[in-house]
Amino acid sequence: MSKLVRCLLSFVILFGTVVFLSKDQSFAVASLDGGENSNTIYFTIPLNSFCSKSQVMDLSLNVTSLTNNAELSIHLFKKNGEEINTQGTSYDGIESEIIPGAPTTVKKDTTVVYHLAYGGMYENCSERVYYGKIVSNTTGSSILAGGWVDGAKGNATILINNGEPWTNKSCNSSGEGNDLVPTMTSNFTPCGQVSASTEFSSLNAAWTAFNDTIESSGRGWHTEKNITSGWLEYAFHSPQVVRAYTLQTQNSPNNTVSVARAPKTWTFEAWNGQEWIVLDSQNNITNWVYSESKKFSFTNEKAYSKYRINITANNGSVEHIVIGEMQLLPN
Ligand SMILES: [Ca+2]
Repeated sequence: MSKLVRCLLSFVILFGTVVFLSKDQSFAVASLDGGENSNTIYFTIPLNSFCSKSQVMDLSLNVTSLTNNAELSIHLFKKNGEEINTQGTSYDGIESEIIPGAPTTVKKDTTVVYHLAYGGMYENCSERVYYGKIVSNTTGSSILAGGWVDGAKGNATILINNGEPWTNKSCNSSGEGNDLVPTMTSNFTPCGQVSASTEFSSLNAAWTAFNDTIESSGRGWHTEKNITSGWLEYAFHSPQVVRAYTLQTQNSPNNTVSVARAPKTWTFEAWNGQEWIVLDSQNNITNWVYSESKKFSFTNEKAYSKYRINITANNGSVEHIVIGEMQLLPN
């Protein structure tokens, strides 16, 4: 290859990459700005401006779920917005599992693939894939997606959310009564995120304090064994004004154990983006009764996205702190 040809080729590839990467980025960012809580993310397909009718293109998309099993669908569109439902093609042992427009389950820490060849002598440029969107139906799912196109004129990256994981933060679920926390079924589902300083076992995960269920003995959030201080936190999908919270002990037939493991001294705090702000302090709360819900109210007019109870002492157990149920309330 002559120096001149190499130089020209480099210019074409560089020019194409710069133009289309920036176009992809602006498109992805615009869709996020359009709604932080959206369950949809858009992407464009690069290189189509160089379409010649004889040119065959390969398109490949990878979608990985990072946090949990994600129910999602991928939609592909022509330049005029018409949806493309062409089933993908498998090759070299890589299966094309995704059917455009149809629901797909992406299991935690796995990847699904879509691969399609299009264009060529019998297909006009207007029939090609110009843009797409991924619609996630699982709130809290964190999805990492990307891809590439490859053809006679070169290849280019399909950039989705700037190559960063994208989390579906939409939330249509609610908790019991006026509880601002939905009925949780894991630390991430259906909305927001529960976390704790320590967890004793999977049966005692942090979310079991937000599942609207007083479970049998030994369930509910437990700190790690022989840890008798710690915090339990809920991060909302969007900021909320909390002015009260309730706490319940675990459901133990042995009330003495339930009371001993219940919190005695704590602060209830909100995260302002830089530090934890104390909204309420309680000292020496010893009068716990099995299955009773205690309510604590305070003054607050600010919407915060994260709240936690930060416990420094329980009622005498050397084993755990336990909270069977916790609610965050608007009043
Ligand atoms: Ca519970």
